Amino acid sequence: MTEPVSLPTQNPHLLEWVDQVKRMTRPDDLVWCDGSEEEYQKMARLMVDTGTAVWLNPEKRPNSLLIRSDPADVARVEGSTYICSEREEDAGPTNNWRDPVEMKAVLREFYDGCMVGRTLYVIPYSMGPIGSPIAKIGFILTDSPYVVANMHIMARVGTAVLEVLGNRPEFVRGIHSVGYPLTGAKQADLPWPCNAENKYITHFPETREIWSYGSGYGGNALLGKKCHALRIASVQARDEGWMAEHMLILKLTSPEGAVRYVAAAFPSACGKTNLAMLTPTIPGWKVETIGDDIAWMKFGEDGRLYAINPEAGFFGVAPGTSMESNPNALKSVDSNAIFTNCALTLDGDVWWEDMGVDAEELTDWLRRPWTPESGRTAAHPNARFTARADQCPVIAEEWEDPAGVPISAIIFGGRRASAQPLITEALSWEHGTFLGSIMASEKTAAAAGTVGELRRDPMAMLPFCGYHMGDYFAHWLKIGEKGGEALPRIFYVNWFRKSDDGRWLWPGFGDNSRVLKWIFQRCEGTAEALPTPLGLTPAEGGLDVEGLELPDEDLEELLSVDKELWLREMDSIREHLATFGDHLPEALNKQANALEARLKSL
Ligand code: SAT
Ligand code: MN
Repeated sequence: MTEPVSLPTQNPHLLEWVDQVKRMTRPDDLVWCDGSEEEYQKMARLMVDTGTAVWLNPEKRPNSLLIRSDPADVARVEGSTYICSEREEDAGPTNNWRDPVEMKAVLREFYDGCMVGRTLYVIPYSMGPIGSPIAKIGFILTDSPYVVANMHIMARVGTAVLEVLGNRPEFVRGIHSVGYPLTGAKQADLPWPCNAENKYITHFPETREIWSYGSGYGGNALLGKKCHALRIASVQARDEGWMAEHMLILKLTSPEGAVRYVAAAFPSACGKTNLAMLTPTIPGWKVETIGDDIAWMKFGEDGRLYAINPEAGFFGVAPGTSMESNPNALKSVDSNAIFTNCALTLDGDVWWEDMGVDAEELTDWLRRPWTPESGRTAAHPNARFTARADQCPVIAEEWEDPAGVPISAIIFGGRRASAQPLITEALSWEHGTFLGSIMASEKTAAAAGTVGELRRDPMAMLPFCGYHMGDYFAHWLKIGEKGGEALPRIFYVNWFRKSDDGRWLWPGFGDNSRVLKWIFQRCEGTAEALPTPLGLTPAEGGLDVEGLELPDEDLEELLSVDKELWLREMDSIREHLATFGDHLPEALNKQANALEARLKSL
């Protein structure tokens, strides 16, 4: 007989649910996570003992781990991600839908005994500062120590959350299993257990549940992030009149000391972390970070939209992160960090492509010897770092303010080699909603699939909207009606435009501060703008390019709108809008007509 363990909560709703999941998954042990440092170290030791993780050289990177996943489990799996709303229509054309009862029946078979030989960890977490009126509480019931360790960094985790919850039933219920029970021939664990053939990332929006199976990676497994803070929260936001968006939040300070807060939506792996932590190249300007991935925005008493970052850490793309592209991200991972699918140097540090450091001999992410002659990348293109937000040297002092920060501008953007100008400003909230709804970006390695293919990714929410995207556009328009004059201005940027001969036209990175400056000045009413069919663009001399070696022709091309190309694009825009059927707000069709008319009169 084991000693009865004293429970850290008496919440009957929680206890009953945990008991149900335990009976279904049949773990050998059950642990209530307290969020302590001791617990973190225990997870680290466990992962090192099972070969999941190695400690990095403490002289190079104290208290930091490298983890290499199974090659069959390296990114989000959008094809296996489901929105199981009661009505198919509510999931809309951009989500995979399964009937909730049927989906649960399928998953119950997989979950049946799936934690045999493992420990079930109950992770209480808060998205947003614990106890803040805007924070939301959730639980992940997982068999993955990797998830426990990462959640410690990415969210506020532990006993304090249970205290705030008390006996209330309002919490998001997340179940997660790697789908590899230690039974039969599988007695010995693998360094990265997963179930490559059977992955399910499923959401039940009405009951605020998340059932995830088979993957241990990133957004598939750290359920507080995309599953809760975007897919489930977007539904809550629709129901309650706020916004849950795939946006970074930054604080911009002018040389005069004036402050504006900006939110920006870009698809995964398109530079949100870099923009959020940018080091301006223009004198006197300062960027500080509030968040790098998710913004929850609510109306304040003054009628403005206030944003909070519901997360507590960064789960950023490692390749491409260098002292040049993002020194602040690099400094954030100096210590106490988790690296996933990076390469390992001979002296026990991490390495990745475009880190700005040469490498001769490495162990690649697949644990094979690697040299520059190997003809393959040493880090996986979706290799990640996990770091606490408060380790970022430019974290803004108000980043945890429960009241949030008032947003002056919203930026949309993506990766696009052609067509999209460097910067345009929307003519109105409705026009901005239209621009967001037709956002197009080349696919990246953040999700399994073809890299580089152009796809429409409205508001960067295509993989993250928990309901019908046509209704989501309508929600944006409703926010617009409510917010009126106090709303943020909307902009559209593209750092990735190329010349006909394939050169990048814009230097990007720190020089993106020049575009932020123009946005700031538009908010202050101190910058001139010129109309184009797509929206407003900087007037001549309006964009600060001082000190940049940017030929006039390049600047002109960066800001230009190619009439013929956009007229051809109208077909694809209309086809895209038509996919939302009768859920598409008529205002967006009107915006498409107006765009076409402006193009024709150019
Ligand atoms: O794996 S995550 O979903 O957290 C990363 C991303 O796609 O942005
Ligand atoms: Mn993201």
